[in-house]
Amino acid sequence: MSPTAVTRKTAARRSRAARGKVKPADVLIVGAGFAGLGTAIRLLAAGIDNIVILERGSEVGGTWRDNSYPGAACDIPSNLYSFSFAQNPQWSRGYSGSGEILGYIRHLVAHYKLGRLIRFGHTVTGLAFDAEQGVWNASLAGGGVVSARAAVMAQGPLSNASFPDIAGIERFKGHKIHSARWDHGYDFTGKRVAVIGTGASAVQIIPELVGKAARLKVFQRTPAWVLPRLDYSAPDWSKAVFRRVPATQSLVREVMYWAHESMAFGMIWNTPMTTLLQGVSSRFLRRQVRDPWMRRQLAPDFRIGCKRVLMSSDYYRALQRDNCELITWPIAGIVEKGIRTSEGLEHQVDCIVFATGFEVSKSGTPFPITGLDGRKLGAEWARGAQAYKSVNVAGYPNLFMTFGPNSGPGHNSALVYMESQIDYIVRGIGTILRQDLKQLDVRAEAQVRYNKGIQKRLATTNWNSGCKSWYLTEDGYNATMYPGFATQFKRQMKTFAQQDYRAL
Ligand code: N01
Repeated sequence: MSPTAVTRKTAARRSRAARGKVKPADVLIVGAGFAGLGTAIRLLAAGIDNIVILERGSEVGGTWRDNSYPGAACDIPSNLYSFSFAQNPQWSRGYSGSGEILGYIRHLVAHYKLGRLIRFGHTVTGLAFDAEQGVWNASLAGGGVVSARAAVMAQGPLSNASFPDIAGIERFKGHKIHSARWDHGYDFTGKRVAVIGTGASAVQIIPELVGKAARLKVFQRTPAWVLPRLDYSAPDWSKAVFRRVPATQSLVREVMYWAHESMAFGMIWNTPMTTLLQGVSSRFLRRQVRDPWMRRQLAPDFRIGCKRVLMSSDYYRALQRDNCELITWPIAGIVEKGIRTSEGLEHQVDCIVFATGFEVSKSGTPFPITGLDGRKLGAEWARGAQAYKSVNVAGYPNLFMTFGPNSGPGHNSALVYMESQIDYIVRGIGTILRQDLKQLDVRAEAQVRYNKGIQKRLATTNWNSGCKSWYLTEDGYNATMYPGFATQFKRQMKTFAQQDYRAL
């Protein structure tokens, strides 16, 4: 079919939908990244196939489509950073790069025949619940509405690149690149380059750029705890064994899962293991960096685990290359030719790489969401988000979230958490369809009870021990992380307690 015919067909469907003549789908999913596609796979397995996936991009993959900067890789081993129900015996490395992860996601789409469910170029601008019909209406940029009996938010927490609020940023005449929107056409060879930020993305980019740029200046605001990443190239024999005897790969995954679970003792809570992990990281810094002054600049002054622990074996080495300079003076502003630091120096560069993270919706919502009686989720979450078991919010029936409030891990694979949320969501949606419900709404008291428990447990974690991170709102409220083991999270998601819901 020609692109014009597709556009005509889409326009006709949108206008029929706008006139309310299209029967609602059973489920609409916002986003075709890991979470949205995983939800679709599990819904299909449960016999629910009237699904629409609305994707604003022109490709699947979410964060792994967007983060294609040089060196982009996962800092969780691939055998664990993949779905347990779709293991990949072909992973080429211990920690695969973004291209290979994107290849895995594309394989999922082809294998489970998800392409027919996805509408690309469909940006959701709002979700509103029609209580009379028991239907969510998703309005789209450019007009049109898609309706479904249940809606799943799978737009990802790290989908909107964040340029920092630095004075003069618009005045810079050189090239600007954000880590999550890489410009593959820009040639760094022989250029003077600045990298702002020293988080998880920066420590992967810097070792790559230092080999190409003439000079690299790294602007660090807060040094982080770094642990070595023990990467390896997977030998052919292990791939063959995984292919022929899948149970061996499940076993390896299980071992990795428990190894990561054990890290929670030191990363989530302040225990003797916290001191041990800090010792390992400090020793790594001492062994890798010879200059005591530089070591002091790179030493964190907060508890390990409070901010995301960085996994890199080549970051410290890259900082010590002759063409690299670590700058720890605060940035005063950006000027036409570069970056001015607070001691008055102007660092002239050709290109600034912003490895400055994402706009995370710790408060508010990515677009307006209107629930029962016109209530707005953005307003209710203005001072920090909260939900029941991270997936449902009272007053917003039939709405489910992946990566919802307080479901973030600091020590284990995000996909483990995501998988258990997905299975919970499938059970919720199955209940709506099987019992032909117009509304399945979590009870406010169940949500309050759940959140009181979460916030009480968070108070004693390392995340809430005084550092600044994207996990916390400006006033220190943690709506991001789950204060416990992945095993506890999985256990709570196993039970779908219908008595905690109002069914209509
Ligand atoms: O972003 P970040 P990221 N002036 O927010 C600095 C995931 N991830 O893209 O620490 C100067 O962590 C900021 O400084 P500070 C992972 O969950 C996963 O690196 O706030 N500096 C910090 O150094 C991760 O947590 C993988 O003081 C400014 C950096 O920019 C999340 O993505 C790989 C500044 C931002 O760090 C985000 O990581 C990569 C300013 N105005 C990422 N504003 C995996 O491997 C910000 N900074 C799975």
